[in-house]
Amino acid sequence: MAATASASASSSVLHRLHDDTSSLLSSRGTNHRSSSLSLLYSRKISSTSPLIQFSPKGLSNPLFVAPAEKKKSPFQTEAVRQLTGFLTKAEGFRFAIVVARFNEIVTKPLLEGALDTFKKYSVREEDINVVWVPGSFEIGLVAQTLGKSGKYHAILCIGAVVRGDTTHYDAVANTAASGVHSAALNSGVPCIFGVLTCEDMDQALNRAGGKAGNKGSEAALTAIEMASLFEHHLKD
Ligand code: INI
Repeated sequence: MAATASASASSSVLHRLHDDTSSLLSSRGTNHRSSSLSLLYSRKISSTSPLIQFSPKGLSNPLFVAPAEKKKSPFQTEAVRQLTGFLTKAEGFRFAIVVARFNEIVTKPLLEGALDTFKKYSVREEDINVVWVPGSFEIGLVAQTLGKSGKYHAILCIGAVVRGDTTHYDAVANTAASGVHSAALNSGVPCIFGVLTCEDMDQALNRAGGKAGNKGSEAALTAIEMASLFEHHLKD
């Protein structure tokens, strides 16, 4: 009985928190990313979320506000600024794509996915440069050089490292990841990691437009969001 009452109270609290969050976000002007932010909150506010924990005395999390107290949700404050990039208004952003030729059967569809997505989000073709390199090992240096050139809002890095039976895999995969990361840190320009690291070719092809979607396309969205975040919020 007590458990049922508590469950129903918690359910109304969860709805209220979600409603408060959504109305706060929409009162600040809705765009694509704020919608996904509200979705993010709605996902966090679930009965299994660590955000809200139940105890015999009620909800133990200090962020929790019981409905009876009629206090504002902790999310309802104008003092907290939330900065996020968004996917609208990508026109005018310039991108470089560094693509590894190694495992081209995988990297080509990844590149196509990325180009397709840029087009869908109104990035102009003349604002995109594609730079080919021999393998994923070489991506980092080229990404860093392009980043430092000051010509691009973000650099998208595409490669496919497939384990197969070579021990080369670990060296190439690790170098690619740390190279792209260093390129971003050293240039101050977002460098996006669109390098697949897969157990076998099947897995790689599935992620390059097969059953698991197209990771090149996802990486392009990340590039737009990061370009927007820097352009609108993090510029000197
Ligand atoms: N390059 C890749 O992009 N993917 C791989 O799976 C791969 N393997 O497995 O060897 C690979 N090797 C080449 C490497 O990137 C360099 O081009 C080469 O070592 C020369 O520096």
